[in-house]
Amino acid sequence: MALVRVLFFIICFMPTLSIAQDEDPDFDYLEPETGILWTWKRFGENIFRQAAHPESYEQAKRLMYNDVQDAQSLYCGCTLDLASRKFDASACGYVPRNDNARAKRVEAEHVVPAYWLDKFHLGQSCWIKAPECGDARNCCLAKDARFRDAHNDLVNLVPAIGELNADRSNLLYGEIAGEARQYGMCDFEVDGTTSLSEPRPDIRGDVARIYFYMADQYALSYPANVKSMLEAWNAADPVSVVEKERNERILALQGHANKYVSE
Ligand SMILES: [Ca+2]
Ligand SMILES: [Ca+2]
Repeated sequence: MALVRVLFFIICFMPTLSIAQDEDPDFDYLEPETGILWTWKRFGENIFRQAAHPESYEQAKRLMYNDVQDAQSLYCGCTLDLASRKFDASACGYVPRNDNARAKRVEAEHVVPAYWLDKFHLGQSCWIKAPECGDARNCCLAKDARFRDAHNDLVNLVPAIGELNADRSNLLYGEIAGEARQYGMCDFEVDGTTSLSEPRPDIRGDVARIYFYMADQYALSYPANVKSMLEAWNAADPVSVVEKERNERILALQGHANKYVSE
């Protein structure tokens, strides 16, 4: 198994080049032209240079399913079969709001939504449709290295039931009055009137710490009310063992991870 993982790793990241044995394998290098953080990995006798970020969204999703391996869906805590990207809805009391295909499958969810990776950024916006690149997200991915790294960062990417990924869309997190159960026993609410989505208390600290990391890493700035809510969520739901283990797997894959979880 270990050999398979090493081979997978080498194939994914092979890119790259080997370096002399006497170079420091812990050396990290931020390439100014691209903003890519390079790191060095040793496999047996060889040392390889590895991009610290997945190079595409497809690769990021593959890594999330195969190597980060969160076995629970973010919003409902349903046990997932990551190989088939399916789950047993009845085992966790999930009842689809609309009985559609996405309610049956697992998808990759951005905790800080892709749209907000641009809108919370204080610099120039890339969120503009254009004939040569397609919709706004694809144009950002094609034209903006900061956005691409943020979009494909494994810290921000979690498995979720497809229907919730769709219903949440670009809604920010917040606290919604009352406890409507729109998805059976799953404790996740969306509210079109306030444009908010409310995660269950058990994961509020997890998502807050992901927001903190994304702000540091990708120059995002949140409104004061969002910031104070995230700080309260962080305090009320401290770092768990499961969260730390996930963070360590991400660290091994992309060379850095979330200091708000590891420290
Ligand atoms: Ca509520
Ligand atoms: Ca938690």
